[in-house]
Amino acid sequence: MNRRDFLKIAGAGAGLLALTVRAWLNCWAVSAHASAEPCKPNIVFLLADDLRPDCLGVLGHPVVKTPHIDKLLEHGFIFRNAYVLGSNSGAVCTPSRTMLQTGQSYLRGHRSTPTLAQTIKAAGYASIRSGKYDNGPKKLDDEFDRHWDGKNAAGNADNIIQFIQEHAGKKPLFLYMASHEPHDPQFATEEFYRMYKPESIPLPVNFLPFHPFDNGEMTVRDEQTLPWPRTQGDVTGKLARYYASISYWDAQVERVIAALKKAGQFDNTIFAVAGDNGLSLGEHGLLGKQNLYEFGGLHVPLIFAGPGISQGETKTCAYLYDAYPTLCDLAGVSVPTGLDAKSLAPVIQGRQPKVRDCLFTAYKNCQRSIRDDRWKLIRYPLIDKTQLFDLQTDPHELTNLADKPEHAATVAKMTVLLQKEMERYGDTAPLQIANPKPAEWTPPGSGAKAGGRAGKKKKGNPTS
Ligand SMILES: [Ca+2]
Repeated sequence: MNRRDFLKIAGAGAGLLALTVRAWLNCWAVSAHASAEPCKPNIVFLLADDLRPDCLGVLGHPVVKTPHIDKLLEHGFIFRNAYVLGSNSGAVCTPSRTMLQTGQSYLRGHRSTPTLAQTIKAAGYASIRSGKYDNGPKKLDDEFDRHWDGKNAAGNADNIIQFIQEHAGKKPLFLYMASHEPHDPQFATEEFYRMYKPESIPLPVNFLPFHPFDNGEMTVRDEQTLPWPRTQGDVTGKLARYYASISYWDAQVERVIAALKKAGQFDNTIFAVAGDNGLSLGEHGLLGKQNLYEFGGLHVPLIFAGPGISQGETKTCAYLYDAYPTLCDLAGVSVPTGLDAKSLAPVIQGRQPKVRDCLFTAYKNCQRSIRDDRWKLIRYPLIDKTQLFDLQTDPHELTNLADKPEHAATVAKMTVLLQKEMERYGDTAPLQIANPKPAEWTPPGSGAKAGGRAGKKKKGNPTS
């Protein structure tokens, strides 16, 4: 922990102590009528759909407005480098949400460890999942006491609020709000669309009209949501709608917070706020979540707040599915053995600086990456291409160092690390293949000359 973090934590200490005492007094008031055991804190998981890793005001985003979530998380603990482990499908949502519920790598066969919903329920909680139905296994949704698709954040908030009114004070609550926003079509109501003018929204610094090579998934449905070449007007128009949808979601989250306060439950509630996957919006010429760049498919926000959590942040590497054992630890619920996921509670509580030294991500059989505190290597086996970025000096991944002789040893070291991590998580995909394809590609409808393999237009299957 650096001095700034320490001072922030120390400054928050008095407020945190008061909050914790108040929460426990509330808690004991309820449990005096129910049982001799101290009651557990409520758990609220606010999972947004396709939320980029920086797109909250509390994370320092310069444009998007999320005043209610900012207030909720102002004393929270931020994981700046949290990622989804990977995906075997263009619908990155599905493996992401499955891993979050199971705490297991999607690259393995089935393991029969309890899921998050099962574990929390077994600890005596009343649970509801309100959110999108079609982006995770229904079997996992059914493990909640109740599951409803509210169709949009307002409907999802309505469901959660009703559940709070019915169950608050009787059992601890596990409220899993898996909102549809800000996934396209970036739903919001008019007042939120009016908040953002495309002409005043800056382009990403690593914006490109085309991705410079075929990453193995150039024309998936998400990449077709704007034509090629990408233009400033198209991208900023999409960003404006995206930010509006986030602000709309934020306003609905505030209604849930107000309901918890009204029920006397807010002070005894642990909150987790996250995205199920990231999203490119013009970076490197990409628009989807089917890539491994930092502003790509797998980098997500992950923040915890509530009683027992001190204000702070870390750049140490985390996986989104670590939220499962972390929430259990923070709530005093036993963590099942045999999970791939690791509890981040020791980092949040300042007992350990990190739970892993490096972080591996994967997309289908065409992309693999490994990163540590400084270096990031991305490997594209199907076209025999490697990228190496120095994330400390080049966080936007503008300069590929992989082919520079002075970085050959780093490429070799990171490749060995990648192989080791692939083995750890059950990944058997090759990093080298016979007869790789040419790296060139032709964006559909762009009029550009075909280099190697032409981009083949695919049908628009929904992706999540
Ligand atoms: Ca998603």
